[in-house]
Amino acid sequence: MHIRLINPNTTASMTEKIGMAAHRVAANGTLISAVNPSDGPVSIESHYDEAYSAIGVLEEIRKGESDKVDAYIIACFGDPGLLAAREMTRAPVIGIAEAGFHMAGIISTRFSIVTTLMRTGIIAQHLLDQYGFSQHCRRIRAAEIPVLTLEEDPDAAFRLIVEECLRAKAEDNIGAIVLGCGGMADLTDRISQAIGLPVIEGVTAAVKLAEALVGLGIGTSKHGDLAFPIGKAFTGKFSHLSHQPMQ
Ligand code: 5HY
Repeated sequence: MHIRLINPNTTASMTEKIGMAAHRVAANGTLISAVNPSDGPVSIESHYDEAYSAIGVLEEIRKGESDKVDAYIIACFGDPGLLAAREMTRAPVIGIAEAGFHMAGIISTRFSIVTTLMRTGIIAQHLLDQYGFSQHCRRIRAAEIPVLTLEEDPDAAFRLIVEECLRAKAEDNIGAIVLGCGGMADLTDRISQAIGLPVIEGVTAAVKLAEALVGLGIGTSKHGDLAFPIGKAFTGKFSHLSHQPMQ
């Protein structure tokens, strides 16, 4: 099977790192192709960044449909453009936040999230509410590092993330940690060993969920709100997006 891994920010080194983490857990016979949009924010740390990154996600879905990929992963913890992406394809589309929540909910009754900046914590809270996991998450925490610190100073990022995870373990009465950034995908095992708790990371969780769905022959439902978009004209710089009903 072919899984298209989309990093919605435009930092190629993070895309490569996320792709390598996905390759490490992929089953034999699973091809992972990691991509990022050419246009958009270099990191996603606000509602504003999220909104613009969703356009790039949808463009990558469009390319993936031409490449006939079997599943998509949106590798940003805000799951930007997830439902719109699902409208565009019959393939499964998995956001790393949703994947992380589901996986953590199976191995623990309560988990905490450790993300980059507390400013984006509300985005994770909205997703917990939307996906039905608000009762499972004890607290949303942040290492208070800009996303690109994960690229520019990974040792400092690791230390700050571990410190926050240890506070969560001591204070939150939890069974697991969910890492709140696609850029942390390469740190999972090291963090888990450092804190003595299971650590769920959304990219790797999403790879295994995608393999399961494709293996079961289950894709995005096209009945109801995730049916293909209604055909219509688009104007201005989006005029190239005008389309007949998709199928
Ligand atoms: C992510 N931002 O996974 C999110 C993390 C965050 O550029 N990739 C980003 O802090 O919301």
